[in-house]
Amino acid sequence: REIAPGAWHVPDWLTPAQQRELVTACRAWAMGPVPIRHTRLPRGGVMSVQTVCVGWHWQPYRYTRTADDVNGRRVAEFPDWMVRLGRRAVLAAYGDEASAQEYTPDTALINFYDGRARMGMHQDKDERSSAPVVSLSIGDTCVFRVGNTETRTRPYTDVELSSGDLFVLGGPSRFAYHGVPKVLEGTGDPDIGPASGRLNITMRVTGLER
Ligand code: MD3
Ligand code: FE
Repeated sequence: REIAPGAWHVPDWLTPAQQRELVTACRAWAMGPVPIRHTRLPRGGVMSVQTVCVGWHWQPYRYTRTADDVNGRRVAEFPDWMVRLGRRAVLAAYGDEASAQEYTPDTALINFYDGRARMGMHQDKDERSSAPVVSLSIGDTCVFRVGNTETRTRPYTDVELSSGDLFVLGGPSRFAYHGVPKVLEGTGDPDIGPASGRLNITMRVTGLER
């Protein structure tokens, strides 16, 4: 379903087996080389979401190779299997083989939400590329809010993202404000996703030199 121009929601895209494999990969990345952490913001706040990065390290508001705001280490390599997963995701959303094959994500941000975590309305504009962002949700359902490119307020559309759902943000929606106002605690299946909470994986093209 197209939620906004270029913003496609594909419910139940990942199989339970794929979700379990992704949880396993994310658990390993969460332990290092750069452990998962609540990102510190330049004005002194900390994000309620915990994040670990692959390929490039995101810190507000730039990408670096080494995590100089955590332990100075280089983040894990972006795996080839994730490039292929990203291409299949773009194909599933847009149905266009050519744009899917061109899509080469080089970073993933893995966000973990406990029941109280939220993400305020923001734009993702630290990438020097307007290639789509691929989002995969695992675990508890959340309310995801997609707004407009002008303001962090209305008009916006709220969508529930559940375990296994794919969301692809491209075209005019790539630079739209968006956020996660709520996580619906206890809605996930502990046999598939994390024991509790919500995992979100976003793949991106940084547009930076390797
Ligand atoms: C809409 N993550 O990591 S993913 C983020 O569920 C982020 O953790 C949310 O926003 C989460 O920056 C939402 C879906 C998403 C990702 C990028 C977007 C939606 C987007 C870029 C533009 C518009
Ligand atoms: Fe975002």
